[in-house]
Amino acid sequence: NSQLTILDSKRKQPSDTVKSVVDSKEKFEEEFVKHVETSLGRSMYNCDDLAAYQAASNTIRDALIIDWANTQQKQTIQDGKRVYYLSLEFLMGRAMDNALINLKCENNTRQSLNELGFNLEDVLNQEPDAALGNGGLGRLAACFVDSLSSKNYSGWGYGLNYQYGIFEQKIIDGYQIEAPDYWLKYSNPWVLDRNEIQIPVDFYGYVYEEHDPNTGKVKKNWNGGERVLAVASDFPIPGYNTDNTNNLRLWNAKPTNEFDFTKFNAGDYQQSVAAQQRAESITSVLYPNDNFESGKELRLKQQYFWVAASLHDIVRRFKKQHKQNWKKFPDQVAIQLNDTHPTLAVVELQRILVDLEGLEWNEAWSIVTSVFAYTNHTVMAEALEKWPVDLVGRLLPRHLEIIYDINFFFLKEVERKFPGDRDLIRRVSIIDESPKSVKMAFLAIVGSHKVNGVAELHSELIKTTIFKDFVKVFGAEKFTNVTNGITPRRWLRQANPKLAALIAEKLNDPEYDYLTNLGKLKQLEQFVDDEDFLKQWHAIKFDNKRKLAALVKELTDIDIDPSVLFDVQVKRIHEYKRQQLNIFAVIYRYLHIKELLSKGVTIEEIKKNYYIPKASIFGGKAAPGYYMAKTIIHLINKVGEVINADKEIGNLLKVVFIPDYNVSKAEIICPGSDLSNHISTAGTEASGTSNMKFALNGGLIIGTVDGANVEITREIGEENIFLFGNLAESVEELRHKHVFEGVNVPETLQVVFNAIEKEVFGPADEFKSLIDSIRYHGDYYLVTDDFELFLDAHKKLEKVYGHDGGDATDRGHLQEWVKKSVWSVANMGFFSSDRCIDEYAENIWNVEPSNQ
Ligand code: F58
Repeated sequence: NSQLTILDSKRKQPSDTVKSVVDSKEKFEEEFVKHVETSLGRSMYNCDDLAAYQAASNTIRDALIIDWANTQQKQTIQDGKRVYYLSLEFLMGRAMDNALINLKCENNTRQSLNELGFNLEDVLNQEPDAALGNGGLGRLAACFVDSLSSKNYSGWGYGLNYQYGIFEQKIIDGYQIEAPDYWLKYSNPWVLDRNEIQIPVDFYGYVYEEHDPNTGKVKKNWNGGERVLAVASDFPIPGYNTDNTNNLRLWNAKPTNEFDFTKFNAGDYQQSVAAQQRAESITSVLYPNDNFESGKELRLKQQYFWVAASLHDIVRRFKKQHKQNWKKFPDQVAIQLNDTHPTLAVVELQRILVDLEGLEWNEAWSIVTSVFAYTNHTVMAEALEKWPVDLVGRLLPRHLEIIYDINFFFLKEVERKFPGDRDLIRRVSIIDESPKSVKMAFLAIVGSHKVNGVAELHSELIKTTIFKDFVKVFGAEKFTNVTNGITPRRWLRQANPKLAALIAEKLNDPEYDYLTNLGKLKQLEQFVDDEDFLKQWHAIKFDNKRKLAALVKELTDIDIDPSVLFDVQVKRIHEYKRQQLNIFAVIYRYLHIKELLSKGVTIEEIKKNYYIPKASIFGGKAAPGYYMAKTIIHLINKVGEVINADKEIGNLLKVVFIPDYNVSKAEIICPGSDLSNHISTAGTEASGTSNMKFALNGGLIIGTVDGANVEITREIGEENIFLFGNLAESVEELRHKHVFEGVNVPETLQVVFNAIEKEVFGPADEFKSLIDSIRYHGDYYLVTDDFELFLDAHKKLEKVYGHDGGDATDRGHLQEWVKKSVWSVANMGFFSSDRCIDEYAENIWNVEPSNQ
C-alpha cells in the first residue's frame, strides 16, 4: 500500500529515536532523566520510587504511543472491519509490568533502572491497580483486549473511566470494611486524555413529532432535558510480539458549557453550577456487585452515557470513510455486548439510523442485528437485568418507544411462526407485565445475530433453561459457545517468570513464542519422567510458595510454612461459590484433630494417618450490601483467629484471609498455590477463569462438575483433577427435596454447626443466618448434599500430596503430585484467550487478523 510506505518513510526519524528506549540502556536513561526533570519537575537527587515509576512509565509509554499511533493510522488506511468490545468493566491491573513484557524490554529496563539506582520490582510496586471491574467478567474483558492486540486484530474496547474502582477491602475485627479506591491520586502515565474528543449525551426530555412536507411522513424527534459531555481517555493496549497496539477508550462524564439561563436569570447561579457539576457523578464510581443487579437509576444513566458515546464515536468513524453508505456498515463494524449492560446500544443504533439518518425501520433493523452479538455470563435470576418501564421512559423517552416497537415487530414474527401460541408470546415478550419492566437479556437476543455462553456446560444450560423459548423461535444456530480463556502473557510470563523461563528452555523457544501459541505446551509431556526436570519444576513452585507466604506475613502477620499444602480459594465471596462449604470443612478438620489429640493421638500420628499439614488461604470481596457474603468473611476470620492461636496445632493447620484481593495479588497467589478450590454448586458458575490461572501455574484443582472445570478435566485428564459433588442435572431435584422433605444435615456437618453454636468461634448470633439458610431455608446451594463428598475428595488428594509435606530437597513422595502438575500445564493450551478471540472472530464477528 503506497500510502503506508509514504507514511512509514516520513515517520522513521522520530519513532526510531523514541522507540530505541526499549533496547538501548543509554537511550532509556536519557529519556528517564528527561522525564524526571521536565515532566515531573523534579531532580534526580530527589527521585523516590514513585517518581521513578512515573518517569520509567512515561519513557516506555512514549515508545508505546508510537506503535499505537501507527496502528491507528494503518487500520484507517486498511479500512477493514473493526471489532468493538463493549464492556462496563475492564479489570486491567497494572500496566507497566505488562508493557515491559509485551514490548519485550524488561531486561533493558531492569538494567537501566539498576544503573540509575532503582530496583525494578520496587518501582513496579508503586503502580496502583486499574481495578475498573468486579471480578471474572471485567478481567475477561482485560484478557480479551490483550489478545485482540497480540493476535493482530483491529479491535477496540469501550468502557467507562471510573474515578473510583472496586472498593479497597479492609478487615477490621474480622469484618469487611470498604474504603474508596481513588486510583487516580497521582497522574496516570498510561492514559492519554483526549479532551478534544467530546460527545454530547442527552437524558430525560420529551419526544415530539414532525411532519416532513417532502416525504409526507411523520418523523420522531427527541428533545433531551439534560446534557452531559462524554470525553475520551485512551489506554494503548500493546500486543505481544507485534507492533499492533489497539485502543481501549474509556469515557469521562463532564459538564457541558451550555448554561441554564432561566436559572441564571432567576439569580440562582450557584444552583446552576451545582447541577452542572453533578454530570461528573455519572462516571464517578463502579457499582460493586458481582452477579447481582441493583437496578439504580444512576446505573442506567451510566449504561446509556457509555453506549451513546461509544456508538456515536463508531458511527462518526464509519461516516468519515463511507459517508452514508449504510449497507456497508455491517462489513465494517462488529460490536460485542459483554453481558446485557450495553444492550441499549441496540436501541441507540436503531434510533440513529431511523430518527437521525432517515432509514426505513426494516432496513435499519437488519443492519442493527447483523452488527451486534451478545455474551451471557450467568443463568442466575438475580443477576439478569430488568429495568422498570417507568424509569426507562423518564430517562430515555424515545428509546422506550423504540423498545416497544422492536417488541411489537418481534412478537408479530413469533405469532406468524407459531400462530395462536399465546403463552409463547407472553413468555418471550421483551416487556414483562408485572412489574412492568424491560428484560434486557431478551432485548439483547432479539437485537443480535449470535448469542454465546462462556463454557460448554453453561452454553447448553442457557439453551435449555432461561433462553429455551428463543431457541424455538430463532433456531439453535443462533446460540453458540465460546469457552473463556486467559492471557498467558500476564498469567504465566508476568506472574510466574521462572516457570515461564523453564518452559521456554524446555521448548527450545528462547523468544517465548509459545506465549502466542500456547498449544506448544503439549511438548512438556515428554519431560514428565525426567527426574531433574521434575526437581526444577517443584523448586519453582516452592519458591513461589515462599513469596506467597511472605505476602501473607506482610498483610496478616500470620506465619505459614511453605512446605505445607497451600489450599487456596480466592474469588468474589458468594453463596453460590461456596466459601462456606470450604470453611465448614476446615472447622470439621480442626475439631477432628482436637478430638484425636484429646484421645492421646500424637501430632506425628495425625500427620501420618489422618491429615497432612496445610494452610487454608482465602481471599475475595463481598458486595457491600450482601449480608450473607460478609458473614462468611467474618466466619473465616474468626475461625482463623482460633486455629492460628492454638499452640497444640502448630503448622498442622492454619487459616488466613488475605485482605483486598485484586489482580496484582492474584499474580502472586496463583503461582504459589498447590491446590485451588472451584467448588460452586453445579450449574451456577458460568465458566470461572481463575481455575485456568491456577492450573496454568501448575496448581491442582479441587472442583465441582461446573463451568469450565468440565473442559479443564477433558483437556488435562480426570486423573489430574479432584472432582466431587452432585451434578447440574440433579440440582433442581435436590432443591425440591429440601423444600418438601426437609434438609438432611450430615453428622459431620452437624458437629461443625454445634461448635459454632457453642461459640467456639465467638458469639453464635453472628453466624446464625448462615446456619439457618442451610437448616431452615432449603439449603439452596446444596452444602449438605456435597459436604461429605468434599471431605472424601480431600482424603484422596491428601494421599497424593503425601504425608510429610515437602520442600525442594525432600520431594520423593511428591513425585506423583508434581507429575500431575506438569501434565496439567502441558494440556492447558486450549485456555489461552487468544483461542477465544480467534473463535469469536471466525464464528461471530467475521473478521480476520491483519498481516502485520
Ligand atoms: C462472571 N460473571 C461469571 N459478573 O460468574 C464467571 O463464571 C465467568 O467466568 C466470568 O463472568 C467471565 O465470563 C461476573 O463476573 C459480574 O461481575 C457482573 C458485574 C455487574 C453486575 C452483574 C454481575
